[in-house]
Amino acid sequence: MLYLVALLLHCLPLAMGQYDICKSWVTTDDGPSWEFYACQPKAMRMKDYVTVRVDPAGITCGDPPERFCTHENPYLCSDECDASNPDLAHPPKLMFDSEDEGLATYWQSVTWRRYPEPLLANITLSWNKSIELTDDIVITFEYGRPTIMMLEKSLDNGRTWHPYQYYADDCMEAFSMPARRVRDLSTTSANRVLCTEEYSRWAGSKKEKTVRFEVRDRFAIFAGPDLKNMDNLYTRLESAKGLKDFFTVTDLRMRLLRPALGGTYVQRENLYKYFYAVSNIEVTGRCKCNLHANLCTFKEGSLQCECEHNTTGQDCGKCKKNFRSRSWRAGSYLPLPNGSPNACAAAGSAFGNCECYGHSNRCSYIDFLNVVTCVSCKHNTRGQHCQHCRLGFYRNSSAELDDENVCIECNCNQIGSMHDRCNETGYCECKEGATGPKCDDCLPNYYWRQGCFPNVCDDELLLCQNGGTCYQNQRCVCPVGFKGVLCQQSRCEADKKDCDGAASVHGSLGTVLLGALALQLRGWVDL
Ligand SMILES: *[C@@H]1O[C@H](CO)[C@@H](O)[C@H](O)[C@H]1NC(C)=O
Ligand SMILES: *[C@@H]1O[C@H](CO)[C@@H](O)[C@H](O)[C@H]1NC(C)=O
Ligand SMILES: *[C@@H]1O[C@H](CO)[C@@H](O)[C@H](O)[C@H]1NC(C)=O
Ligand SMILES: *[C@@H]1O[C@H](CO)[C@@H](O)[C@H](O)[C@H]1NC(C)=O
Ligand SMILES: *[C@@H]1O[C@H](CO)[C@@H](O)[C@H](O)[C@H]1NC(C)=O
Ligand SMILES: [Ca+2]
Repeated sequence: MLYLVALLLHCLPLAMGQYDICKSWVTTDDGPSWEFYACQPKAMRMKDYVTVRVDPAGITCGDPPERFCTHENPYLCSDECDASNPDLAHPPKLMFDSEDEGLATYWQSVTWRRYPEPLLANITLSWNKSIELTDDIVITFEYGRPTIMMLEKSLDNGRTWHPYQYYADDCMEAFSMPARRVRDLSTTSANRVLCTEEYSRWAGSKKEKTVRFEVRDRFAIFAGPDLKNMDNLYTRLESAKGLKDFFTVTDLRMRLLRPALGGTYVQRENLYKYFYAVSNIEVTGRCKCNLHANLCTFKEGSLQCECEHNTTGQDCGKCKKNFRSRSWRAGSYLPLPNGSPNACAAAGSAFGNCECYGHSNRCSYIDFLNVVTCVSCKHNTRGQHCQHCRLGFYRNSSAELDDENVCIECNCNQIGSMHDRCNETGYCECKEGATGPKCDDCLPNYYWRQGCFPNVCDDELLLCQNGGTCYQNQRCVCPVGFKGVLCQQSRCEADKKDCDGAASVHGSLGTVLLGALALQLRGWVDL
């Protein structure tokens, strides 16, 4: 009986579709045990979990209330938008509600009354979670699709943005790009960002309402029409660099750049028929869990993977505490059909007792010492268990031993320090006169010039004499008639000619410049 259940469970992955379960209880010759597989959550309607932002402020219609017309009936402007009246308001949330039969609810912008100034609007969708798209993004426009728009995406919660697709009725004119179709892309260009004219031409506002980002057509390049050969797609996602990331987003942004015109030019006398109205944005995808979870739940306002394989984090992007004997790895779709779980392993489970704190994937047995030791410690660590920092690095006191940031570079000043090693708190060993944690400063009474040197002069004890001035603690600039390190020696003693009548001038003016001037003056007087 137990065996039957186990057999049934074992067959589940095939019965349920690919990568749906993370583990099953199987019976082998050695008795029953868990078997682990790569797994991913089901695709969901992502609009149910999104936060939306519409820019700029004041772009939503109805405040103050205004009339608008439609392209079908441009002179019958009976429609009204009024933000204070729930029946006539068109707030952003109406892009994400579920539509009742026949009656579309939609967000609407102000009209283009400021023409020829462009009518620009950004609609930004944020999930605070990485999402893998599994189907087309479909944006539905009531009253006509924009003649120019752009889709952008972010992979880092909105810190950086990248173009995803350009849309225009004339790609060359709007973006200086040739028009292309996703259907014409090949296996080597499946992740190309292109400009399409398919969704921007006027076809009557009621006929063609949708603008798509074609995920299925791109998948079909590998999986064939109807996506029958998903194995081939999964193999490609695993092996083609950047392909998986292409379909991954944390945020999307629609930049609406020019509304539907309903003809070839803008009619200045009736600007009330130009505006944007979006009734629905459909985004289908699954939580990115790095193939370590088959469930994704909405908790405290954010999506969160229910991590298996002893991983943790919002995307199962790291190993659980005490399961860090190897570095974390994402699960893999390969080998088909169940993939590799690449699970995190408990400390002490690999090679008897060799813990490497996640800095190495390999251990090796050293015969003559009879010890097992970690090989090729990463993250600037070293030692049998990768438990020390390499020379020139010191221990980050706020990081655990299994943290990637555990070792910090000493960064000793090359000139000021004896060598490039430092003590446990990051202090370098300084040469004479140098100071500071990195030895890039000088002690008092020293000056920096390719290293620290004792002051020649200063304002306290080593004063320049006879009106000399101290130049950057390095030397005294002496008035004419004096010399010596501190200008303490009169030139008269050495050269009698310099003395006559000069001493009084030098004494009172005292700078080199004036001294030189005085010399010239004296020559003139002598004549
Ligand atoms: C829309 O977003 C882009 C950046 O993606 C920004 O440069 C632009 O100013 C925004 N436009 C509006 C109207 O907020
Ligand atoms: C985003 O998700 C993280 C992790 O679940 C959470 O800690 C954070 O508060 C969320 N941020 C926002 C703005 O919701
Ligand atoms: C994760 O840890 C638990 C508890 O130690 C263990 O029973 C389980 O087999 C581990 N799972 C994997 C995939 O290694
Ligand atoms: C020390 O480790 C913490 C925790 O990982 C990290 O946030 C911090 O950046 C590290 N400090 C340095 C200087 O690398
Ligand atoms: C490292 O050196 C600095 C400066 O000499 C000293 O203050 C500090 O106590 C030293 N830290 C350790 C752990 O020895
Ligand atoms: Ca709606």
